[in-house]
Amino acid sequence: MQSPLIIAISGASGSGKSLFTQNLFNGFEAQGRPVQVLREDHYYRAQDHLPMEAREKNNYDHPNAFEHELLKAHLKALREGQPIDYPHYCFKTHTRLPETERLNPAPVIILEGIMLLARPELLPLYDVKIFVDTPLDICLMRRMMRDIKERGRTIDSVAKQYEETVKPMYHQFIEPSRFTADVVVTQGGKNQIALDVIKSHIQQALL
Ligand code: UZR
Ligand code: MG
Repeated sequence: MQSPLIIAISGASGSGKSLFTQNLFNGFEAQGRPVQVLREDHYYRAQDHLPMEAREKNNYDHPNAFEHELLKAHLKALREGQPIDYPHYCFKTHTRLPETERLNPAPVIILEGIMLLARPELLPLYDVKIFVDTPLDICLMRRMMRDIKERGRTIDSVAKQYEETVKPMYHQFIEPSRFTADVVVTQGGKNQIALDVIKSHIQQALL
């Protein structure tokens, strides 16, 4: 098998990167093209050794919160056509579940996450680097709704996290990583022209 094309999609939490990823995935699926999605979120470090209180206080918006060494090893394996067993991270307990998930290699692999472009050593592993650039106030609103609905948080805890880590870490790590991207996408996950441009690039690259 030809080495897969790895597409990294990054941007702030709540920027629309998951939706952009989903829409890109749907576009490839519609063409019958084998494509897989892998999320950086699953590489948050295991924290079984810490009490819940300490887990809640951890800074999840710092690159060191992720086990990027493992992600790097997995990307190399996928490039060589091998399947990977990635960790299954739980946002409610802030640690990994015991069972892993299998991901088989495919010609197109879409990788999605907040710190993907903030680690210089990961950059050579990507074929296409995309940054979804959305104003932070819009990210915050979306994130507030999602974290309450899906991640079991309260308004107060989301606001506190935003002020203490999400916002400062965005400016320190995520915003500067935008300049490493090949394509910067404005207007979020439904930007159809950006989706079409990226899809046609990938089609060309796979010929
Ligand atoms: P996305 N996060 C948690 O809140 N708890 C965890 O155990 C792990 C991560 C949050 C993290 C980050 N931050 O902003 C967000 N905080 O998940 C990234 N605070 O996830 O890209 O899906 O928004
Ligand atoms: Mg997301």
